[in-house]
Formats: sequence, C-alpha cells, structure tokens
Amino acid sequence: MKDKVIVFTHGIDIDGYGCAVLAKLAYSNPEIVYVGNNELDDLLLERWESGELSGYDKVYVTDHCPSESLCQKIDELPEYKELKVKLKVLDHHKDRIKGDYPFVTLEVENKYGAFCGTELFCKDLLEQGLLKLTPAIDDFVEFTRIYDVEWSNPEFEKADKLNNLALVLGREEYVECMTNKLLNNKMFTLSDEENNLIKRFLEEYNRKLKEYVSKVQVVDVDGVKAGYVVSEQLYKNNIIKELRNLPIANEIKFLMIRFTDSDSVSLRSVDSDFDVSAVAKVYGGGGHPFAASFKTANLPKELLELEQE
Ligand SMILES: [Mn+2]
Repeated sequence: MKDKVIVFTHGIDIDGYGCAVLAKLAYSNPEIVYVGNNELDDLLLERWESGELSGYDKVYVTDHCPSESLCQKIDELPEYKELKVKLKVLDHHKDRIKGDYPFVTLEVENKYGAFCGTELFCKDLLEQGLLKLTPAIDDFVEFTRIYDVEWSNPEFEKADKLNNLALVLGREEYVECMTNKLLNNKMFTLSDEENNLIKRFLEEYNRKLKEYVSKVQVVDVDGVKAGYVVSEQLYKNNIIKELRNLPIANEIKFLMIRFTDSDSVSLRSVDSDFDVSAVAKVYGGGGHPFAASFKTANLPKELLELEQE
C-alpha cells in the first residue's frame, strides 16, 4: 500500500512489536514510533502540533490508547479535525477510556477469549484488504495473543518462546526478523539458530534466577518480616513464584525487590492477606494489594547498607 502511515505502538512487549511487524507487511515504509506506558499523549500532541502528522495519510495507535481527555479533545475541538479523520486507535486494554469515540476501537474479549493489540490490528488490515492472511501470519498473531492475554493456554510455552526471542534480539531486530519470516514463509517456524539462541538465553536466565532467589534476605520493615533482594526487572515475577515454594515463604509477609535497571522498588505479597500497597504508601508509592512499588530514593538506608554486607 502506497499510503504514508505512522504507527504509534506500545513499545514494551511483543504485542506492541507484533503491530509493527504487521504494519511493515501491509505498508511500504511505515514510520513506527514505540511508545512507553505514559508517553502516548505527549508524543501524539508533540508530533501533531509540529505539523508532522499532517504529512501522513493515516495515523494508527496500536495496543495503546490516548487518555480520555485527549480523546475528548480530538473528538470535539475543531483544531483536531484533521487528526480525527486520520486517526485510528486499536486497543484491548480495559478501563483506559470510558467514552465512545469514532476513531477508537476498544475490544477486550469475545466468546473465544481475550483479544490482543496485534490481533485487532490484523483484523483491521484484513478488513481493509491491506494484508493477505497466511498460516504463518495467523500463527504469529495467535502466539502473540496467547503470550499477551492467555497464560493458561496449553500453547503458552511456544508463545513464550517469541517473547524470549524478542529479549535476546532486542525490539528492532525482533521486528525485522519476524517481518522477514512472515514475508518469506507460508508456515510459522523458528529456525535452529533461533531455537538455540532461546535455549542459551533460558539457561542463563534460570542460572541468574536461582542466584537471585538464593540471595533473598529476611529483613524487618516497620515491624513486619519481609524478603529483600536486588535484581533486574525481568526476574521479578519468577523470583516471587520460586520463593512461594520455599520455606522462607512461611517467614515473610512480602518480598521487596530493588531493581538495578530502574529507580523503583517492587513489593509483592507472599501472604495473600497482607496488603503491600499500604507499605508502598508509607514510602511515597502505591499500587495494588498484591503488587506495589515506590521510588528507590525513598528506600530505608538500612536496606541499602545491607546490600554492602
Ligand atoms: Mn497488549
């Protein structure tokens, strides 16, 4: 398709990357903008106000959605009229917006299960006749969906491989690799080389995970026993998962993880009756009863000192 398009896609996981892959299959040279969790409004407005978006025939937002207030503005204000016509938002995240807007398609689930962003974009491109569905594209979209929203699916392990490959290759190379794979193959398979990369990645990952789990120390946080460990964000879900099966889980109410690759401390409950968001609040953060966080700068000094021991 000759149209000049720009795609603002969620840039933090393979669902957002999958949308970039499909854009590259459907359009020649689409501009892809990877967007973090809280950046979309600013990025859209910046590029709109600079006049840049006027140079595109179509503006997609995939696996993500502007805020309610921005959607309202685009819908109602005359200065956004041109953007309103070009914009197409395809998202599957519940609760991001409440209202109905002509440029937003928000589909969370149907009777077959939950949607993902890549799937919604695929449907849209197929309906427009811009993409021809092959078994390879079908599988790629389905694996991405399972990874994103259906963790109990028996095929999850296969789907998880895509995520592992993305972690090994990095975002740009993953998108490149998948685009070429889908362009050149009828069936979706991973090469021996890709499988080996994933295998080596997992070996190293599991080695480090074991190491982190073994380093959890029991500490006292305002009179409550907690586990404390330092790790990369990538390990947070699996550290708590492993920990729940160990004797230390009986000793502690929650786990505190100071991340080395972000300036935040994550709190996860071990005992389901214990509300970690209350602890996070004490340190200037917040979150949910089972998972919360606060800024590393607010971490009690004693805990930082403990790391040196
Ligand atoms: Mn998603």
